[in-house]
Amino acid sequence: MTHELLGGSRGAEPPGGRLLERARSGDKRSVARLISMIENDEPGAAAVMRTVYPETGKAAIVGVTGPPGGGKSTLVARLGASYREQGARVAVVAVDPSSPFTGGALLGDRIRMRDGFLDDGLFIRSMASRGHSGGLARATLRVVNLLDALGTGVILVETVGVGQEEVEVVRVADTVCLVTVPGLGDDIQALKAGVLEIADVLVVNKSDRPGADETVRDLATMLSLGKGRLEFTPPIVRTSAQSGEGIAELVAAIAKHREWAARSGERERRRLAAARGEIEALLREELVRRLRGRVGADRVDDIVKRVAARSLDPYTAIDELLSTR
Ligand SMILES: Nc1nc2c(ncn2[C@@H]2O[C@H](COP(=O)(O)OP(=O)(O)O)[C@@H](O)[C@H]2O)c(=O)[nH]1
Ligand SMILES: [Mg+2]
Repeated sequence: MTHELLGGSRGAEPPGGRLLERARSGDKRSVARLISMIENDEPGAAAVMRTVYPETGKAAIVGVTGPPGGGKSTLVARLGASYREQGARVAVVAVDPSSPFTGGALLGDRIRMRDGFLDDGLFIRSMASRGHSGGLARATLRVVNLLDALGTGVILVETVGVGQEEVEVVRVADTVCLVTVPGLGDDIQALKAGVLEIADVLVVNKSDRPGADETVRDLATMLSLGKGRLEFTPPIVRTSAQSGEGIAELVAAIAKHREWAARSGERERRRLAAARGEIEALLREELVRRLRGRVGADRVDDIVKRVAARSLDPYTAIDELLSTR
């Protein structure tokens, strides 16, 4: 406590340093504050990420994606409870634009109702789906990395599998679960174009409803038609998130994929791709930032205007910008 009052004397410390200390000792409010820093790219966020990066790469990151209303949040709450029972520290990151304000709260209530109001081993966070400077997927990756470094064993990332950006978000996961429901009919075909390729486990939730057999059959057919999936065929798991049926099977299927990914080199491939993506994105940002600083915003604006007016072409504009001294 004393050093908090004397905080000014520790001026060399990065702004997030003390928060990180508190977050490490399990203070959820500090974790939440750090996540906000990272989400908003506040001063100190980069220093925090620098500090924690060597401690990342340990958590099991499970993505849960699929159309709105399929039962993802309910399923995630069940999975979270199940991993808690196994003794793992669990975090839920809900990136769900279809329920931006209540998603996280609902989720929290569901788990609290089941497992008591206070659970130090459970952290729930709803992420804003808009307004991240480097994109939603990269913001999610940083948040996941922070939680990973803080000793979270299992991180569940819920996202709506609708567009390209959401597909990018779920790529942070080691294992991607795609949630469908009976009776989607032709809508299932639409999944093929987007998320089916990156799904590691297929979940037919609401299998308490009629038509589950048919959906399982449709998915199996689609999988058999798919190419480039020779190494690992995603299992199809039936669940009823409402009753809890099939959750144990889903947990087992996720564990099995995780083992395969580690054994086959798939995990390493995904990590390389993620690291490359992060490096290239940061490099691009940093190069643009430095160039702007050197060239000056006015001059950039001037060149932009000339390109818009067609008195300069974009390629020559780039040459001009890069040769500015
Ligand atoms: N019948 C049935 N309803 C479910 C099941 N899982 C979730 N639901 C309900 O489906 C609705 C949407 O669930 P939610 O978890 O919010 O879906 P999300 O939008 O994919 O996150 C809620 O009313 C849930 O209670 C299930 O297995 N069976
Ligand atoms: Mg949801």
